[in-house]
Amino acid sequence: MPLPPRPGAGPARRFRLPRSRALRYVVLGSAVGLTAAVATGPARSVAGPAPVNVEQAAATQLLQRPLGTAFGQRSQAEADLGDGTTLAAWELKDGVKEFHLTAAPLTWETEPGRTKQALAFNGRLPGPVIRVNQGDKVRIVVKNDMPKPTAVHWHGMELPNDQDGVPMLTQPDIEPGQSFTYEWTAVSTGTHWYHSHEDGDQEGRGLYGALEVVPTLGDIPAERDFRIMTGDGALGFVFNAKSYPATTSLAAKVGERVHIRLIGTGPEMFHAIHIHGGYFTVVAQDGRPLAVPQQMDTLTVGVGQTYDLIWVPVRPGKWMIHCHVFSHSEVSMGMTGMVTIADVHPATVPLPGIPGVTESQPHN
Ligand SMILES: [Cu+2]
Repeated sequence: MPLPPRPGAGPARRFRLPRSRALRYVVLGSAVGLTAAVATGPARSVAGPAPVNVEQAAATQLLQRPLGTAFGQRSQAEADLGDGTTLAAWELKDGVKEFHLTAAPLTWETEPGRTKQALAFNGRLPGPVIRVNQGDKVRIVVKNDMPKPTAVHWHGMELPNDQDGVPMLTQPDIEPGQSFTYEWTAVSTGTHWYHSHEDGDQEGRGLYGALEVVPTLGDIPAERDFRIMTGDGALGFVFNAKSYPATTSLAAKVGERVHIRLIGTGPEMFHAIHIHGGYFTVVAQDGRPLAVPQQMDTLTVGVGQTYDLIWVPVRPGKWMIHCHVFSHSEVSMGMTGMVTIADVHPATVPLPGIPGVTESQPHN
């Protein structure tokens, strides 16, 4: 005899995948597909940055759609990714996705009232997120509008030696006022990054950005797609080149799969990144999927490393994400530096309860 439907039971997931992608992520899904539990009380009011618009999921929708010539796309405009970073613009030329990066000095406010002499690609810190599909031919024209020479390394890419971006080894310096054109095919999939390889100071002042290669079978499925790039150079202790409270809060809802791309840009230190409110699952390191995803609550990211985390928040509220080395995230006055907030709102749809854990199922 069939069981009657449970009151309040409804679809916990709106996300649908083609069968092939769904099969590919069975292991991943079982590792992180937690049944959501929810809090019964209102979120505690705490001081912090301005609230973000949780409905603003357009950035992730943009990233979850195919970005490629096979789908007729000829260009990409810059877009806000909702985490303090910007998707890079590109234009298709002769079958190659062409990007432009101009490096120049910039006075940058890391937090209200504190400015630093930064270096920026296209007037942004971090540099724009270069995101392409596996197999894409990529061209990046780098112009140096700084008073010192530079070169850009494509960290994690498998590419021809003369495109590797190491000055005085694989190419001459890009002198002030000059340009250099890099060209390679996107082979290495996953989360990577690019950065000045001239010296650690250029990188520490902001000359870096995320470099994401979407696998042919699709990206790690998630309702939210965020980046946290740690920095500890001339800008101080920063997430995405900002110190708390100027860091961008990450908006999500209970039960959503929140993908966080953690990138250690250094240039000097390791950071123990901790998310309050529950475990996350590490699904990839340096762009390579882990054979066995691993649950953690604190992950140490070294200089140059990348990790892909999936976190499913189970209770609404303002959840702290920070470096657990307290001199990087706290002063006597309170939180500073490497801190951001996961601003988690109630679920959109009713979610099944967990016996002994939750009874009510708030949603909006
Ligand atoms: Cu730290």
